[in-house]
Amino acid sequence: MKLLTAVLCFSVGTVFASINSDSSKNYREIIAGEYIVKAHEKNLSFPVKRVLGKNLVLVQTSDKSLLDGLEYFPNYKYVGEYRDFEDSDSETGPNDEKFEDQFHHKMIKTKKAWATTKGSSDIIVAVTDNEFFLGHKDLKTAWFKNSNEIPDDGIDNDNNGYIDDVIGWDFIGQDNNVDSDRTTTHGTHVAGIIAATANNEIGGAGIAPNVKVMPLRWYGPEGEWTSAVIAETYRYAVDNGAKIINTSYNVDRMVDDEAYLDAIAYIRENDVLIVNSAGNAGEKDPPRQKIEELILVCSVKSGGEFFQDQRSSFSNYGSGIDICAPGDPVLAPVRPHPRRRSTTQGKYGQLQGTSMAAPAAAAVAALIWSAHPNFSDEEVRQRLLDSADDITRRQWPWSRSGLGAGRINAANAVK
Ligand SMILES: [Ca+2]
Ligand SMILES: [Ca+2]
Ligand SMILES: [Ca+2]
Ligand SMILES: [Ca+2]
Repeated sequence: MKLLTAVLCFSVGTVFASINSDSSKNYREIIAGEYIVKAHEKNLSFPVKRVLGKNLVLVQTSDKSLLDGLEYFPNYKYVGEYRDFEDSDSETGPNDEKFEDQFHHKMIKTKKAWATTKGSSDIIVAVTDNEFFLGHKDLKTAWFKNSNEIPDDGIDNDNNGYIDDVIGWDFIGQDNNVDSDRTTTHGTHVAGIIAATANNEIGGAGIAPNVKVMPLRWYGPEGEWTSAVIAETYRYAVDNGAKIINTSYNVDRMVDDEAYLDAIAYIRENDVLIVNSAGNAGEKDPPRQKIEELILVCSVKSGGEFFQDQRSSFSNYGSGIDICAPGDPVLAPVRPHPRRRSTTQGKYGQLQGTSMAAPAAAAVAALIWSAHPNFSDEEVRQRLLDSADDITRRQWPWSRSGLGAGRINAANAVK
C-alpha cells in the first residue's frame, strides 16, 4: 500500500511519499531483555550487544541481576511514521530551480545575512534523518567529511568505533552508507534547506551554504527505531563535532523515554544545540514541549505573499514553542525519481511541514555561530530568539499565541 502511494506521487511530480502524521498510529513497545546501560564496556564483566557511545552500551540478558548497581534504561522499539512533514500535492513544485523561487529566503532576509556570513565550514550541523542523497549536484559541498578517517580501507582510522565513517553514519544499517533508502527524500530536503551550495548555477541555495551537514541515518523504511538507535545517534553527533543537531521528527512518544532524555541531556551538557520540529498535528501544547532543552520550531506559510507568516494549519503551537520558520512549502533539493534514468541529479522539489521549518532555524543558528564563533551555545540560542520578527499581527485574531519568539530573521540574527 505504501509503495502504491509512492508510485502515484511520482506520477504527479515533486515528492515521494505521502506521510500520515496521525500520532495515534505511532506506538511503542518495550524490547524484552534489552537494557541501555550507562557504563564503559571495559568495566563490565559480561558481554554487551552494542557499544552506543563512550559510556553507554546496549545489553541483552535474561538475568537482570547482572545490572545491579548500574544505571540503566529500557530499550523501546518505536513503530509508525515519525516524520513531521506532509507532501504538498496541492502545489506542484516549480522546475525552473532558482533562488528567487525559494520564497523563504526573502522572508528571512537570507541575502542580507550573507553580506556578513554564508556560514563557516567549522560549524557542523548534524541532521538525524531517514536518507541522504549524497550524489545531489547541489549538495556536493554540503557534507561534512571526517578527515581523520581513510575511506574504504576497512579500518577505523580515527578509532571512534565506526569503520570508514567519512560522510556520516547509518545507525539503522550499522554501515557508512547513509544513502541506502532510495524511496523517500526527507533527509535530502532537510539537509538542502540548511546547506545547498550557493552561486554554482544549480538549483537554489541553503540558508547557510558554507556550513557542513553531518548526515546521520536513524530511521528505516519500515519505521524500525529504538531507544538505543536514538541514543547512539545523538552521542555520535556530539562526540564527532556537531555544534547543532537538527531533528525533524515526531518525538512526542519519547518524552518519558529515559534513554532519549539522557541523550538530550548529554547533548546540552556538551554545549550542543538541538533543534526539533514542533509537529504536524495542528495541536496546542504538544507533548514534546515538556523537553525544554529542545528548540522547538513551528511552521508558518511561505507561499503567496498575502498568507506569508501565518501559522500553518498543520503546525503544532503552544507555550513551549520557541520560534517559527517558513515551512509551508519549502523548495529545496530532492532525490531524483529512482526509475527515471533521465531525471536530473540536481532536482528541487517542494515539501511542507514543521520538518522543513526546523532546519531553517537550525541554519540561522549556524549562521549566528559562524558570525560569532566565541558565542556560547546559550548565546546563540538567545540571539536566534531575540532576532526573530514579531508575527503576531499576521495571524487571525483567534490564533495569535503559541508562536514562541516569532519568525526567524537571518539578517537580524548575524548582526
Ligand atoms: Ca572511524
Ligand atoms: Ca577507514
Ligand atoms: Ca546503509
Ligand atoms: Ca545552488
